[in-house]
Amino acid sequence: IVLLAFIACIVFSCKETGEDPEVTAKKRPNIIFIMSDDHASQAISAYGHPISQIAPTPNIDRLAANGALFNHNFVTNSICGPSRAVILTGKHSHINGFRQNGDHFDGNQPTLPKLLKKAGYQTAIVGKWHLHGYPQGFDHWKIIVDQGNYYNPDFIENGDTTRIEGYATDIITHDALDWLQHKRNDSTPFFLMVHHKAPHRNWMPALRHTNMYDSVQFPLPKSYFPTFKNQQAAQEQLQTIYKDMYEGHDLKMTKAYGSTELAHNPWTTDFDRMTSEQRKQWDAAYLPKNNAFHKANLSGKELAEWKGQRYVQDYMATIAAVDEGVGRILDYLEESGLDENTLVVYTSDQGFYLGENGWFDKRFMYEESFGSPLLMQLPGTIAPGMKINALVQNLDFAQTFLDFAHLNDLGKDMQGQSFKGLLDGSLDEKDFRDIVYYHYYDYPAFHMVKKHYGIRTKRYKLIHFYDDIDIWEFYDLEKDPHELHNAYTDQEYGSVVANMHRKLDSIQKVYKITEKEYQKAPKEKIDKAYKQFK
Ligand code: SGN
Ligand code: CA
Repeated sequence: IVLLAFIACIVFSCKETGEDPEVTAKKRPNIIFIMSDDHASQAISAYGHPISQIAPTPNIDRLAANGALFNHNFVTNSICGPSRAVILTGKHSHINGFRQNGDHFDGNQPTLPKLLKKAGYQTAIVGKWHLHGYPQGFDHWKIIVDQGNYYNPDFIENGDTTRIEGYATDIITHDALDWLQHKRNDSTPFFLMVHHKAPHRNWMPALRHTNMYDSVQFPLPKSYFPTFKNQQAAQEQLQTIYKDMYEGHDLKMTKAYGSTELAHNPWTTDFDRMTSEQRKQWDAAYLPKNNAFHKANLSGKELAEWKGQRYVQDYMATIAAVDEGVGRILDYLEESGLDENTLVVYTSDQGFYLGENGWFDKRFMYEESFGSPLLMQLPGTIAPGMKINALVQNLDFAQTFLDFAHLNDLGKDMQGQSFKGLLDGSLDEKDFRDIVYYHYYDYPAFHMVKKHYGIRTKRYKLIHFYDDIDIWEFYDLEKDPHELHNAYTDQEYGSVVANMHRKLDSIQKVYKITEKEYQKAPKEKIDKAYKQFK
């Protein structure tokens, strides 16, 4: 009997690990995946950027102290819905079918939560979804409607939509803790996705944070007033802080001295849905600073710089509640002892511009928005204070988590690569991949960033902007980390560029990119969009 049981074990369930399935199941870690929306690495103090040193994130930094910080984590497509679809499927946009915001996610395809659930995990998601349709593969889900609102947001749960009074970030943190403490059953491991709306546009801080950075001067990047030589796509975007932000809606500027009436505010709903008490406190917080602005009577460059300050002040103040929320979740894990067997992940759906090139928003394959923060802790497996420089992507998350759960076989048709080995010390960085691929499709659309694709190695980057332009860009990131000089035609890089082209061609074959991905938008549609979004 013992022999038969042993053989059965080998043949059926312990093929891969050779372990007793019950022991394996017990050792499977819980996974808490916290993802904010548009959170730049420049705004997390563990990453060391000067902005974040003025406005630190002490709780997110705890993950870096307890575990690993990734210096080179990239998305495959720097925009919300597509990034989420890649994380769920472990497949590039052209394979999972969600190329741009507004597409419909085919929820019937295999996804990470479905696979984990089938293998015995309890699965839950709270917060932003933004993939249209309802989540599948979750035992519990409660999502905000579309982009959601900062104040008194609408949530959908079991098909019913309810407006919940309060501040979005606090509500999402509360719901995550409520599920952890009261709703899940503690006999199986769990996978919880906590998806914040913050710090997405229009950067409305919690009432307790509205004056937090009023007296602080944030450093604006050297490229705040760019020249964009040989960078046509950068010239033609519509995401410049001092040209494209709405003065009322985005910058909370008012019409005149003494008035609380907002300047240009095309979508009134964000402010209209505040209760009168919330609005009263908000106006009291912003009135003195807006009055000071009117008094200063700024114009030109000074006005542009003032707008950059106001933007970063609100953006960082919005992050304060996210950081507090992370702190509350980490505190609970520590108090309950769950921390010992829980992989905690913090990331964003992409990076973001905090004034680099004069910009806000994302979309480009340049470092600030192509890169995304990534921090992870799991005591006993991930050594404290690790810094990882390998090129990892959101494409790898699903396979990495399956690997942590001893379920590698389930991710076989995915397109990423587990990087668990980098975290537990069993894999050397030099043995991990040396190229990452990117492809952005959302054009014509808000902010008018052209379609493009490209590759990045540790040192170089090659990008092709296409559709109504046909422009190649090449950067030597060692010499030009801010990507100010397009060196595509520089003679000294001739052979490097040729080599990058070969690598690009071959990786596109590996990922199964076909001609279909280069379809052009009709010219009238592009012209109309330029008028609409200007
Ligand atoms: C909204 C924003 C844009 C942003 C997109 C996509 N405008 O349209 O600035 O690029 O979302 O963001 S807003 O004033 O309506 O917020 S994403 O995170 O969903 O991809
Ligand atoms: Ca986003």
